[in-house]
Amino acid sequence: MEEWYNAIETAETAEKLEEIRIAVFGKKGVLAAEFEKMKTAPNDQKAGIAKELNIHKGKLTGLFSERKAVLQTLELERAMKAEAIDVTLYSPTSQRGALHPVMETMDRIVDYFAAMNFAVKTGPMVEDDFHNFEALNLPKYHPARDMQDTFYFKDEMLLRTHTSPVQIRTMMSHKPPIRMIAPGAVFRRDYDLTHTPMFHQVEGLLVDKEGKVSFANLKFILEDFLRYMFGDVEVRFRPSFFPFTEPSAEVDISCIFCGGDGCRVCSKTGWLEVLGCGIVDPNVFEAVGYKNVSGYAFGLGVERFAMLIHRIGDLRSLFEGDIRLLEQFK
Ligand code: 2U9
Repeated sequence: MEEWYNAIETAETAEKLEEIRIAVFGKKGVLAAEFEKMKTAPNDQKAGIAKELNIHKGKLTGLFSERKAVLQTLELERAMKAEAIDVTLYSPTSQRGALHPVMETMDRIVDYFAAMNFAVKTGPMVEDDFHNFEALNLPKYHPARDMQDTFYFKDEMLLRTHTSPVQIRTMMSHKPPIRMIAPGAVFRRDYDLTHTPMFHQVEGLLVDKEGKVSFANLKFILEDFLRYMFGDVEVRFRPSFFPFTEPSAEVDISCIFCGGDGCRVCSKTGWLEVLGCGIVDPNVFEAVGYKNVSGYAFGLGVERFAMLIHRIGDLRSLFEGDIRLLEQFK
């Protein structure tokens, strides 16, 4: 029996231990054989032999389950080591992504106006002449249509040149008051250092009862917005013209690069133009069937904001899809 004690304690593998189990505890194993022998022993010795055999059986069973547990633990440890995945290992396919700087800037702009209770609305990029031009006080053959070189399809359909048709659609399907922004891609036939044929705008529109909306309201929110975007800057409003607003203004901030002293970016003026805005022209309200209302509107180019915030010199680099540009914005 002693040899089996030793065999169990030194079994190296689960397979070896199983062989031993069969040899010891099996039907044709040593224990069975010993019990068999007992049957032919003299009657007065049977009880003694049985007791001794049962003691052996108990000890062997205990040793066996102990060894089995040890081998199982060893096997588990081996398997865990063999199958372990080092999640800290460098992998060229598992690099972190980044938001495109234009989208990051757009999100920041939208966050401001959403917090100010402006609804965020979207609409189709393929538009018709009415929603993109006519309703915005830009009748056919109006010279102001030349300002925005348009991509045309047949049947008077076109790629929207601004997100303003979203405001037109919203007013035509909702009663006043309106408090909304329209972020999205727009399209113009233009391509140089500061223009690409597709770019992004965020436009805003607020409409309430006649006499309730003033230029002062517009001035306040745009100043607050620009300081949220650019920090502690001066803001100035210059008279301008847009077909859809009257009066209209362009908005400048003091140059964020030279602090207003004059540099290359601001062409030595100390100012950067960032926004257009105005009081909604009554012709626009007439086109959508609104009566006895007043409103303000504004519009901005998201790429221009992104270029100023990130000091990007050439707008086209935002659209070349070069991963080296994006890697700088992680
Ligand atoms: C409605 C009525 C009025 C939107 C406005 C501007 C002034 C403006 C430019 C900024 C830079 C376009 O991307 S850009 O080139 N936009 O200056 N946009 S007021 O006025 C509206 C819009 C909708 C119904």
